[in-house]
Amino acid sequence: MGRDLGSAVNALDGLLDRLRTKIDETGPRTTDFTSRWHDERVAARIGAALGTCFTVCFVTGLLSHFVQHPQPWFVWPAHPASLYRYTQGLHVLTGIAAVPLLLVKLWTVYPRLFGVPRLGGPVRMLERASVAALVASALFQLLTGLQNIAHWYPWGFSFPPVHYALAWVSIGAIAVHVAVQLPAIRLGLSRPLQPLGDHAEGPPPEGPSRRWLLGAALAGAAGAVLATAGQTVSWLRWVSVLAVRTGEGPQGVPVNKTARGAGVLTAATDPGWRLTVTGPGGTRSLSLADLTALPQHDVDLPIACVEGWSAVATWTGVRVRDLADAVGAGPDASLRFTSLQASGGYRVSELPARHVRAAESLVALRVGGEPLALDHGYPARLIAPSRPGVLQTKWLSRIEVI
Ligand SMILES: Nc1nc2c(c(=O)[nH]1)N[C@H]1C(S)=C(S)[C@@H](COP(=O)(O)O)O[C@H]1N2
Ligand SMILES: [Mo]
Repeated sequence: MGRDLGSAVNALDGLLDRLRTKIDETGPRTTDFTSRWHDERVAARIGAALGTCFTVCFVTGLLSHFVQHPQPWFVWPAHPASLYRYTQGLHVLTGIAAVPLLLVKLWTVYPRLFGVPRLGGPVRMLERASVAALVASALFQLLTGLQNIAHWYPWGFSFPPVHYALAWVSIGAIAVHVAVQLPAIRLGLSRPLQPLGDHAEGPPPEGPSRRWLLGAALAGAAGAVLATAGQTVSWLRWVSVLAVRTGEGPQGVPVNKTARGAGVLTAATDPGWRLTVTGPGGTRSLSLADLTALPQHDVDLPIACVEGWSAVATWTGVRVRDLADAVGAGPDASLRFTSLQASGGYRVSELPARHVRAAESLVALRVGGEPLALDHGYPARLIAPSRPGVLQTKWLSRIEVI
């Protein structure tokens, strides 16, 4: 048995050896790629921009994750009210900026694929595996992220958990990559892109320079950002030809899930609709007329979708804390909001105590001075400051103290 295994390993080894020799003889080598663009000076500079984008994207993504999956140690403030709008806008825009940067970076370094046919020792193999993990996870994150903001879900898996798990893979692989390449990165960054003696290195250069390539990569990143930023920065709307949501929708606010799509048309328009509010002090059942008779408040708050679009509107309704107090909720009570919607990932949300107490948190009945459109959550929806759109539950049916 042991001998069988031994000879199998030997045979495999021989086969690999022949393959390597063949590749050595016929395949291209790093030195066959003579473009000035395949250069560590360009790679290091684009890598620095890319690393910055990925780091900001990772941190803002983590924030969004923990806002949606609260942990005892994670404190997410209710103010400034636009905080989530900014962090998530940054998340999506740094991800978009990373797309052209990653493509150019891969272009500058791909000849290295052909440079080291030997597998080398365990450290070398680990390093190569980390580069493979980095390239695969980074491409996957950017591609699925773009598909997500375009509302295109061609895969069978649920996007958020996979995107979250692979975020750790890519940031870990970046850390390993930077650590291993640190000497090369420092050298690349310290050498000027176009030293005066450049022409002395060989024949006079042809075609666009390295500085040109770097400028084009950065311009590509800036262009991609401008083409999409209008979905959250309203004065950029006119240039944002690629933005998926630019403020169109009933009452000037985009809609992700319509009342029809959520299957709530009948329940939401039923004159017998009641909002039940339950707490230690009992249960109240409120009709739309009851809610309208309570003190009304106006707030300017954004809907800030995790997909990166956002839109500010003036919402009118009853303060959440007034309803909580009416059923005897304590100052530390958080609330659970449940929609009329029978199924779907966003039918229930929780509002932490800090947000319950915030004066801007409303059970909104109106937007822009009109009753909520059906698609915006008629008869009543939750709207609270510094929250992802997924937690701004529409077509409310129940509020409970937890
Ligand atoms: N019941 C329910 N509420 C919901 C949703 C939903 O699918 N069902 N979608 C959420 C998402 S993802 C967003 S971005 C906001 C959008 O609100 P709007 O359609 O009024 O702009 O509603 C949120 N509230
Ligand atoms: Mo959303």
